[in-house]
Amino acid sequence: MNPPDPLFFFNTVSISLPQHDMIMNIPVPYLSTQPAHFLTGAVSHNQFPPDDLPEIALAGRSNVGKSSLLNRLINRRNLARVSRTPGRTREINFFTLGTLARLVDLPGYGYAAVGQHQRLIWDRVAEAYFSNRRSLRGVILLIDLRRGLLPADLELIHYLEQRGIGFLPVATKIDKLNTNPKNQALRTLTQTLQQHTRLAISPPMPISSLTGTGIPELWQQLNQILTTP
Ligand SMILES: Nc1nc2c(ncn2[C@@H]2O[C@H](COP(=O)(O)OP(=O)(O)OP(=O)(O)O)[C@@H](O)[C@H]2O)c(=O)[nH]1
Ligand SMILES: [Mg+2]
Repeated sequence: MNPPDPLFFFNTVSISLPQHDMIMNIPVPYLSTQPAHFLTGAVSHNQFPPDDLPEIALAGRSNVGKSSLLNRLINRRNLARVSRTPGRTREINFFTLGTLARLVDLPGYGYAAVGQHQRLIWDRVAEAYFSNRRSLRGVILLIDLRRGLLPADLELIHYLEQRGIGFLPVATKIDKLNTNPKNQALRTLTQTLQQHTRLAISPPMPISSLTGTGIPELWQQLNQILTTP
C-alpha cells in the first residue's frame, strides 16, 4: 500500500457521526456465544481461508491491544497471542465463530522501532488482505485513548476510505485513565474522527480488555455488522 501524505487527510472535512443512542436498539448478541477456534495464520492471499463467511478484522497500531480484545470478545485467555514485544506479529490470524462468522487479527502498524522493512511487510500483507476479501464486513479500528489518532491511524483510515471499507472506532485501555481525562480524550477523539472520515460506523466505543468495560456494547455492534447482508 502506498499511503498518502497524512496532512492531505487533515484537510478533508466531512460528516456527522450517528449518536450513541442510535446504537442501542440492536438485537440481543448471539455471535458472542458461538465457540471460537483458531483457523490459520497467513501472510499471502493463497494462504487465506475461503472467502465464504462474514468477517470483521481488528486493525490498529502495534501494542494497541488487538489480540487482547479478540481474546476478551471470545472469552478465551490466550487464543490470540498477546505480545510482550510490539511489532512481532507478522501474520494475519483467522478465527472462526462457530460456522457463522470470522474475526481476523491483523499485524500492528506504526511501531517506530521495527523500521522500514517491517513497514513494507505490513503494507504487503494488508494490501493482500484488504484488496481481496469480499466477505470483509468492516474493520474494528483500535485507538489507544491515551494517545488519540496518530498519523499512521489516519493513513489507514484514508486507505479504508479509498476502498469503501467501513470501520468501527474503538478506544482501548480506558482502564488506564481516570474519569475526567477519559471523557475529555473521548470528546477529542470523536471530534477528530468527525473531521477526518465519512466511514466511521459509530462514535468511538470506549473499551477495556482488562476489565471487560464496553465489551457487551461492542458485541451488539459486531452482531449487527456481521448479520447485515
Ligand atoms: N491495561 C490494559 N492493558 C491492555 C489492554 N489491552 C491490551 N493491553 C496490554 O497491552 C499489551 C499489548 O497487547 P496486545 O493485545 O498484544 O496488542 P496488539 O495490538 O495485538 O499488538 P501487536 O500484535 O504487536 O500489534 C499487552 O501487554 C496487553 O496486556 C487494556 O484494555 N488495558
Ligand atoms: Mg497482536
